[in-house]
Amino acid sequence: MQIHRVRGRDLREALERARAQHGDDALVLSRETMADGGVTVAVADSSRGQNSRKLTSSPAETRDPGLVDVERVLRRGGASEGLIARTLEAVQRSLARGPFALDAAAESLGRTVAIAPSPRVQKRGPGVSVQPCILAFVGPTGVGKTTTLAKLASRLVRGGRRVGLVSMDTQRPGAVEQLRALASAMGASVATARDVTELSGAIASFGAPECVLVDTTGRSPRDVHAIASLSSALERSGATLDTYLVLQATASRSALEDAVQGFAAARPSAWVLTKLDETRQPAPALECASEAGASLAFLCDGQEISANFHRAAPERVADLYLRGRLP
Ligand SMILES: Nc1nc2c(ncn2[C@@H]2O[C@H](COP(=O)(O)OP(=O)(O)OP(=O)(O)O)[C@@H](O)[C@H]2O)c(=O)[nH]1
Ligand SMILES: [Mg+2]
Repeated sequence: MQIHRVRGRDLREALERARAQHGDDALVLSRETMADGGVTVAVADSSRGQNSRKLTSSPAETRDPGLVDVERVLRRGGASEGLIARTLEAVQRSLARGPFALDAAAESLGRTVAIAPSPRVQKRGPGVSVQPCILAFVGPTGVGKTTTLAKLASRLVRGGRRVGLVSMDTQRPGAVEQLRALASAMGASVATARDVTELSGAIASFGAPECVLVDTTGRSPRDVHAIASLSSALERSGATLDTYLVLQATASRSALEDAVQGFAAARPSAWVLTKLDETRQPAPALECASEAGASLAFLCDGQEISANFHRAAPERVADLYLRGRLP
């Protein structure tokens, strides 16, 4: 048996090249992810080994166990029939079989949702004057807007950024106090605002912040409109606004769709999914993001401010689909 190493930019390309160079009967023995992100597979061009699989299966063969596994874990995570079918097709097209099928599924699933860029926070230095970036958090009641804002603020503060927090949630008893308590733990200032005029004033009151995070009331259309008008006002001033739609992964599909519709006026630039620790079926929320053409910015899996907060990334999306949780 001769062993060949074949390299590709990803698993799919490596397998396609292996098949082109060594034929459909070549056996995949192992795969290795290289430092530059490329993948190298070791293939044998004859005599089947114990832990290897043929690159293609003949119609007479029973269903590949790798495909059975992929279907089982996707179903367990609450994936729709459509997504299961598309993923199985992608795995078959990749020619990955057996133990490699889950890797191929992960690659395909990781591409189903767009990933938002990092917040555009520019560092202010001596003689360097920059417009603050404004990050607003909107979404239904109780989904974790304030907690997520605090998690991001705490990261920015730890990274040495000058951060100001604004609460527009001036109606719910205790809402401003909640934000103040979270802010004092990280040494950030809090201002309040009831409308877009007060919001602009609150932002100015921080002096020269690099980033301002705006908390909103869960149910108020007034806040949604204030965020939308803030967006137009900021465009004129040169400051940037990113609005995050916060949704809880525990919500039903119809509740998620209602929220997406309800908050469309705020023109969210990206989504945050929270409470991923409270469900083993995160697939509906991920599929909802994918179907809405939304970009995912952050993933939250617990109440801890200094932890349970992650940048969205293709491999994390794949983990959620295939393992039901973040690693
Ligand atoms: N398990 C879990 N709980 C979370 C997560 N994020 C937030 N919470 C909890 O959810 C509850 C509501 O969080 P808030 O941040 O107050 O939610 P909100 O959207 O600001 O709520 P309103 O301002 O009332 O609309 C709190 O008990 C949080 O600790 C998460 O990722 N996982
Ligand atoms: Mg809140």
